[in-house]
Amino acid sequence: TAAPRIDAVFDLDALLTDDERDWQQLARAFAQERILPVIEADFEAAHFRRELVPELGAAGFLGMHLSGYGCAGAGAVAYGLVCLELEAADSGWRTFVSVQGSLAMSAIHTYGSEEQKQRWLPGMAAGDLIGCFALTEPQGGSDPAAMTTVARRDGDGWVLDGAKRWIGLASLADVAVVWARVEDASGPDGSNAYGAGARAVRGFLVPTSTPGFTATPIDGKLSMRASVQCDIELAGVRVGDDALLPGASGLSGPFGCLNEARYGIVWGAMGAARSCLEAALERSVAREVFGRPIGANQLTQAKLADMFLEVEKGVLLALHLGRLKERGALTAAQISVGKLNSVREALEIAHQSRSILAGDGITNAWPVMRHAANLESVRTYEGTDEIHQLVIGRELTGLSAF
Ligand code: TGC
Repeated sequence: TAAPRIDAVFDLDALLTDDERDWQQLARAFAQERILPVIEADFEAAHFRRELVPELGAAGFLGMHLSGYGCAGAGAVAYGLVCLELEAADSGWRTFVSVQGSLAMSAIHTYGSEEQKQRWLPGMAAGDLIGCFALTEPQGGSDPAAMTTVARRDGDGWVLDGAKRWIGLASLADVAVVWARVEDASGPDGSNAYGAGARAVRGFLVPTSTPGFTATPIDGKLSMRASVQCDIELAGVRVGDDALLPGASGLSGPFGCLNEARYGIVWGAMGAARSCLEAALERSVAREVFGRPIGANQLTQAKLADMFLEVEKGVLLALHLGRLKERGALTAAQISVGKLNSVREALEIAHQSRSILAGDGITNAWPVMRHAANLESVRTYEGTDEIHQLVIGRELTGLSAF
């Protein structure tokens, strides 16, 4: 692999602590030894390799930025580096770590009761239990405020009805964090006990074995094929009061979790980009056309230089956001800058790499088309390019265009 050469040119390693470098090396070894040997076959067969999940847990990657409950308590930069190395292998595996750790576990860790944390987090950190995060609905993902899934008060519990779509790992999950609008927010004594205002969005921890919960994998995907995304149907799903996440009321609850996942993408997409650049570099020195390596051509070097610039700039941006996050100073608009830039540039790098690989670039002898296809999903989920442009636009102008 050409990775050491890329790393050495800019020496970003010098900006990391020993602990961060150790996490990165651990994730790089995991990706190279456990994911890369099987990923092309899994992608082609649309197979999610469930047995790797406990291995990810044993490595400490699941909920690794959280503290206690079996979680590693690592820093934001260390977590980002792990996302980068996993996504250098495949976006599907970084997505798994994001859904499990940044979305499902973060929701429980941030908004859950002590009992909920004790019940779910240790098993999820170990990879014995899988969680999913059910926010997006079939009519579209960009406007969660239009959510129609409802939770109706029923005796001493709740009944959930509605539908969710594009929910990662739902058919394999043990627990779903379901976001729903409460129909009647008043408590037993008539007080407004269950929400900050009637029809507040609340989160519920729904064991997926609960009657009325159905998750169906979405077929026909040409992206994220080594991962699973599902439709969920909620038909009279009855849960107890202990399923309600007490610490979240309103959309700031799920958005807080999206911030965590979007942050991981800022780093992760640069892993996919690096992998594409490595492929292009390897090909550039090995492939001869017109009697010399294509990498000796000025046009090829210009492409390689531009790809390299964007990888290094993207990682530097991710590192800046990571250091802000460690200080507790990272804002949602700053995360939008990172998510938009990383995924947009990673896609452009994948396309440039494919052109250097020429015809062979469309085959699975190289990882580039797989990365490009995966990045189309990454571009859309956790806020589309357009949503992030509008978040940034609002930050700059003070005017909301939503
Ligand atoms: P608005 O409706 O006015 O605000 C609602 C409340 O949310 C707060 N808020 C945030 N809080 C924290 N972090 C953020 N990033 C936040 N964005 C908004 C806001 O302050 C308000 O709080 P409060 O206390 O006043 O009620 O919403 P807005 O106008 O601020 O935002 C509009 C917009 C478009 C930015 C937002 O709706 C948005 O981000 N839309 C995109 C949603 C999205 O990313 N959907 C994709 C989800 S990906 C997914 O579910 C798949 S998971 C992966 C998998 O399963 O594979």
